[in-house]
Amino acid sequence: MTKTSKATDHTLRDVCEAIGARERFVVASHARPDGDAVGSQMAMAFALEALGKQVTVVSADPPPEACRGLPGVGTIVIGPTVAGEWDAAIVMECGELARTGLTGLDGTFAINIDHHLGNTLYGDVNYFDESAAACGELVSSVIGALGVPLTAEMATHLYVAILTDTGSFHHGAISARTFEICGRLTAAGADPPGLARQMFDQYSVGRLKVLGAVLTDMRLVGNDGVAVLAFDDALLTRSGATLDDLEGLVNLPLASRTVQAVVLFKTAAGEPVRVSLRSKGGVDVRAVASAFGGGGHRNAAGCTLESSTPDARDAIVTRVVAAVNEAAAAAATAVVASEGHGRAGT
Ligand SMILES: [Mn+2]
Repeated sequence: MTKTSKATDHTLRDVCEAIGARERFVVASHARPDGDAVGSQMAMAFALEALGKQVTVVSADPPPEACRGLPGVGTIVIGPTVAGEWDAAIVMECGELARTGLTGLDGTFAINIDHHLGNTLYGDVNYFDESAAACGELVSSVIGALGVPLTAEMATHLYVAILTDTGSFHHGAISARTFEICGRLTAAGADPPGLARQMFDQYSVGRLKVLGAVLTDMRLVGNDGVAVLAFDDALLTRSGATLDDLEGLVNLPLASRTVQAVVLFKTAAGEPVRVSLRSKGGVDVRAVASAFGGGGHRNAAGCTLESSTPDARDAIVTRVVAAVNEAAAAAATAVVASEGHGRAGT
């Protein structure tokens, strides 16, 4: 049985009927695709081909590097405009059609398959379920309902979709259903250790070196609760790294038990200092960024410093330490309040 949310507009049966009644499909997902986008598209494409349908997979941007060796990915048509005659567009992972970054899909019969909160249900058929950990979970249900046997290619793509969207089963709406699906995918030929290596162990040597250098120079303040990182052009050059190699760097100190927030200063010649902020749980770094003219989310925010003096940098670090202390105080108050209500359920 497939779990569906209240927001689901149509059922799996509607999706299957819409697919069964049509022959020529264009399969799309969001611009700057991730593993869930590519995996959902390719698994759907293989299933449609198994049904004898005509399929074109399109994307505004190239697939992520790690996905390029996966089956069929080389056939994706990349570009901002799609041309052709279709009976239906299957659009996955997109809260609204504009997220595809594609022109040429307007007016095409649209089957919308997605798990992002806030989906506008723009499709002629909408299969939406925010309780899915990945769009790949929904595609797996569609393929099952279509009666198409899972091949190793489909299983590989669906496993990659779930593996990447959950950050290797670290976050997201992971449920018993997620593991039931992954069990079936593994039985059908997905290779969990091989795919984990292929998706996540993709560092260049330059990336290893620059991460090592930045972490070696990490400064810890506020009783080791706040990590302060910095890099500049010279460090990148010395490490043989590119800006892309610094992706995710700001999150690394959060893997430590004590660190509750991270401040990263990026300096490039002739540009203002950019500041990235990250935090855990109730530590609100958005409020800090806002105080310096920036913005973001509670746990991920950023701003720009007009002045690169040590004082200007210290002002931000001081605010972040205060945010960590405020969150700790709020958590302590909450514990005291709950203890005041008796000791039930400890
Ligand atoms: Mn997704």
